Amino acid sequence: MITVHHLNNSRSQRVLWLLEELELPYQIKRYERDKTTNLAPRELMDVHPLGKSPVIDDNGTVFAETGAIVEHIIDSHGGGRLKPDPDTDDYRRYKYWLHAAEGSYMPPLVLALMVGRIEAAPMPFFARPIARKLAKGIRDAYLDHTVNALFKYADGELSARSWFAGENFSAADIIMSFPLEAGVTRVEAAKKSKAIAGYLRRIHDRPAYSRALEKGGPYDYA
Ligand SMILES: N[C@@H](CCC(=O)N[C@@H](CS)C(=O)NCC(=O)O)C(=O)O
Repeated sequence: MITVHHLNNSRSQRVLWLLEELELPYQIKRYERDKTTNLAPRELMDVHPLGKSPVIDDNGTVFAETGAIVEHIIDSHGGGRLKPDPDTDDYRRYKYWLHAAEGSYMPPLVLALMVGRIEAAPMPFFARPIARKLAKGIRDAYLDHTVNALFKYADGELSARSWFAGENFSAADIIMSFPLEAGVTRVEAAKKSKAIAGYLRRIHDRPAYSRALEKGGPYDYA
């Protein structure tokens, strides 16, 4: 039996969704973010030393890192579902997006969230211009260009085919859902993309997505 160590309002929502798509039996152990810091509780470190979510325990073996968890579930329990046939272009795209979600998309999105928090944080009036200059420096030198390029690329790919790997829904779509949902709340190129908007609508219409939300609890992409 798989146990999902699920932090509220977090990336582990995607693991619940994958398990619902595959209709596999699983149980959820819930953890609540600290109301002030938004961080995971220390007890999650008892499951894995980094104390992040998601983590799963599959019959006594612990797996962390969303991409690795998705690959483990698909390879060990998927029965060939939600994964294109090897040696196809769909498979190569599937592998790319499986890694790109956490490797390329999420890090600058988390940085954007942090920069936004610095700008909005309460501070003495004399510190505000310094905080703004620091935030603008990060945006101009790296952030705005990087996130917009990422979402223009996703827009092009989703304009060319129905799902990230090809014409069939796959686990790559499940892992990419989180950066897209976060992106449309704060990245211009994502907000403007009709392909991304249509894609998110199709994702939200999937019954397994709704079942996972019911089980995982409210989810705030911003
Ligand atoms: N790349 C990792 C990121 C894990 C991660 O940062 N998870 C967040 C949840 S969205 C977390 O546990 N945050 C709470 C904390 O950092 O204390 C993965 O995909 O598993």
